[in-house]
Amino acid sequence: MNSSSPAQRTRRRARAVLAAFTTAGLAATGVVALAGTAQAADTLGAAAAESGRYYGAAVAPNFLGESGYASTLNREFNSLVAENAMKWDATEPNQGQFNFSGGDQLVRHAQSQGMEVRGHTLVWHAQQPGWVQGLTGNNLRQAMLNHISGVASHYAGQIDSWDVVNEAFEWDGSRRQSNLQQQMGDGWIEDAFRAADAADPNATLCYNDYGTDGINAKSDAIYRMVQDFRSRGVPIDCVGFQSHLDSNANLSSYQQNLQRFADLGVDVQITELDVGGSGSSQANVYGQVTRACVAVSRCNGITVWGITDKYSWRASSTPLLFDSNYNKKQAYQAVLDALNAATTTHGGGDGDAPGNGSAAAYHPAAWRESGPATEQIT
Ligand code: G2I
Repeated sequence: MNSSSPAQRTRRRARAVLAAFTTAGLAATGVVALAGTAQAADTLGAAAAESGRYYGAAVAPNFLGESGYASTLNREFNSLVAENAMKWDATEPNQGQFNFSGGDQLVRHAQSQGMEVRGHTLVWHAQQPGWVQGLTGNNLRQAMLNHISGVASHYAGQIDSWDVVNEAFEWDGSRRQSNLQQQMGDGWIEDAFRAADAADPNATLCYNDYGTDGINAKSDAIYRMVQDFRSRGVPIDCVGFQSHLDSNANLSSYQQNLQRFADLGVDVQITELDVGGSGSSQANVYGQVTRACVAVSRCNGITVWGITDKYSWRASSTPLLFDSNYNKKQAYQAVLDALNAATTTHGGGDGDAPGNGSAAAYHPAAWRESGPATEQIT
């Protein structure tokens, strides 16, 4: 068992993020800046990196061969997550037989581009392989622990944040009555976090859910769980807010909700953002979410749930930042502007911020300290 406290784990991670951004990351994200001056970045990843954050997309390995898909991913994003390739049905189709081909392909791609990687998801009631669905009691517990151990140890050192447990609560704040809950009882979530911590002590370990876009019964229940885990030393580092939204979303308590979780000492991440709609109403919601994240210092980054409307899981709602031809939509500009306007630097709430509060925090020392004012880093 790892001896680090959750806070120590997060601090180690923050330094690793800093190192990544000061090497390949800046070049890969296309940041353009003049030495000694702050200047608006012209891609999502570069704009997010200016305040120490990532901007990611959910990706499927089978689309990487499509030039528009790959070039948009590589140009705009400095983080990716597997939309499906790291789920239980993909990674352990038969008990004890792991298949990492799709996930490995995505990790290699991310590394070649200097991107961070989010892992999604170790345990979920959906997309379980058939053999899991028939397991009961301790057999299911052992299978879950073995799965977490097998997947998280395979990717140890390569995943920045893991969605350890996904969607375990109902709207009313009760536990979802999945096979996981019914067969293992309330303790299965903390067991999952402890297993993930043992397998990958340096990853940021997240609980991830939807419908938590404000202060409501569901987010209240998750808040109480995180509070309890933190008080008992259960290794949770982060809460993911999926944020599958529509243009008429009421986000009046969105930022306040992120902040109350951050105040518990965990990072918060927007993990599956998409907004059904079009034009200015869609752009407005994207802008609000982005401004809320960058206003919360522990909001490390945002992931959109896909690159192009063409391959979205809700394609008919055209919820993403690029249309079917990879053209930037109005929402794209709203996000870019909000990222560029960020005034708080992500650094965790424990005083061990990777940056110094300025936009230059993630710039390589050599870049900060030398070079004529006209030097461009591309
Ligand atoms: O449902 C939207 C997301 C909600 N939060 C958790 C996410 O993991 C979830 O993602 C979606 C993927 O975007 C879909 O692509 O999860 C779905 C599964 O519940 C994914 O759909 C599945 C289809 O159901 C399968 O038929 C298909 O084989 O995608 C698979 C791979 O294309």
